[in-house]
Amino acid sequence: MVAVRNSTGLTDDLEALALALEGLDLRTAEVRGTNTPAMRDQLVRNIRSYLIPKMSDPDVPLCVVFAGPTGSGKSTLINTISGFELSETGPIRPTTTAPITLVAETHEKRFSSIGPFECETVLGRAPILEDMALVDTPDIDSTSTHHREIAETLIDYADVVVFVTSTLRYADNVPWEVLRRATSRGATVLNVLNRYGSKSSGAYVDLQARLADAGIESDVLRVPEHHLGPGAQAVPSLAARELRRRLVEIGQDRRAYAQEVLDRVLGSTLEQARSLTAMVSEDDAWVLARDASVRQRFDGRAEKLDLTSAADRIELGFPETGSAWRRRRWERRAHPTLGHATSVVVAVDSDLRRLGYTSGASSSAVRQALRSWAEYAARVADEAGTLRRELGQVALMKASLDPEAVAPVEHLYGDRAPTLITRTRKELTKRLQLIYDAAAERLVETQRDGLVDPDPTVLTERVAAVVARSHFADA
Ligand SMILES: Nc1nc2c(ncn2[C@@H]2O[C@H](COP(=O)(O)OP(=O)(O)OP(=O)(O)O)[C@@H](O)[C@H]2O)c(=O)[nH]1
Ligand SMILES: [Mg+2]
Repeated sequence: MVAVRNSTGLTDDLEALALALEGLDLRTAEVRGTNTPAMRDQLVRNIRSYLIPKMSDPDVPLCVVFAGPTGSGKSTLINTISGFELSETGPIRPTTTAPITLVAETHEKRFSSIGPFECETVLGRAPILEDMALVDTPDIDSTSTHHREIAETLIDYADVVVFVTSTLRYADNVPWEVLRRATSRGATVLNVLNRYGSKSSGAYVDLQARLADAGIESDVLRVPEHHLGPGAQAVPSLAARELRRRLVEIGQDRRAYAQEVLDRVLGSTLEQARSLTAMVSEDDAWVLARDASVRQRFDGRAEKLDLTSAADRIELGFPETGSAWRRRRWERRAHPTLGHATSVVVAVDSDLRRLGYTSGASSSAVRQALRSWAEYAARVADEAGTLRRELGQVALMKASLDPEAVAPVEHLYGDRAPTLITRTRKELTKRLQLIYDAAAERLVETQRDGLVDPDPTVLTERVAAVVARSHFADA
């Protein structure tokens, strides 16, 4: 655990970390369904709402937040502890709908709002209020999700969370989620099993076991059930004696205690920031791997294209059999025709569609590639030096498209035919592959849909700066 002392440098570094967190592009999380945005929001809240204000104002009283399921008796208990009728209690669920803070007059301004929420403040003069403000929250589990949001946000501001539950509600899911959030943040959590009666020992043992299983180190304070007359807003103060004693004890050493909680919250914030960094790195790797798999699918595809049907459209009129005389006559008189372009367009187009590129090949791009390839074949024919350049060019093109059509090239170039055909075919592959590559890039772009690499570098640097500074502050 890090140990923190008040330090302007540290609050600046924390502010920079919060900015880095806010600047993270986490849209990948939506695609992958990870919870990085929620983690980020909580981290920012811990930093902005808790760590920085606490470091900047070490005299602020402890913030004790009472949270728990609806009807568990939070308001009744807060009234009991304080001796005030702070908060209305009642049989209609939920009763408390907005945060209410009981605070000493001297500290009123500090608690008129907590985070984004305006608080109704009630001024009190009990000794306990010199050291702490008691905050009553709406429930965490009624039909109003807004209530849960308020309660969770207030928990993020708490130094102490008094988690009030009852023998009937202690095992519910939502309260456990909230409880985990409160403990993982580093605040002290006091668990209260309220309205404890003669038949409640099973629930008590079970709750303790569940807390141990969840790795939550916190004993359970039992507040016995009392008879309440009509309109009563509190149980007899004796009932909440143990809870009161704990709070007074915490309050007595307020500054040291506040420092301890601050250390824990900073430690857990840094730990969570590191987990978030790791998750962002995973997101980053995932995005890049997804891009790479598209590129891989398109890679080397042009080489595998079967273009024999395009070769059929090139008319050479080469005599399949016949005498040397017939062939020489062909060499002099043949008028080869090039009708292959459309077939190549169709072949590339349907192959691209097979690969998932739904807009297919652009005919003009394929035709342009074929024109430049034809020029290349003409240059090869020139270099090879036939009598009729056009005949050499077209024969090379046809043989490049169809490995069966090598005879005319062999007739024209003899032993050099295989090398010349390979060279020509390679040039066609190269040009068509460029069309595949461009399609792959467009598909990557569409798939990304504006998604950028979620780069964790800045976050890593900012976390390291806070770690370095907090160790420094400890020295
Ligand atoms: N008989 C009896 N009733 C109690 C006791 N504690 C609370 N109650 C009643 O239980 C009901 C709920 O108590 P509240 O204090 O309003 O509960 P809450 O947790 O604040 O509820 P929300 O504001 O809805 O979240 C009220 O009618 C209380 O009078 C107790 O020890 N004995
Ligand atoms: Mg209430």
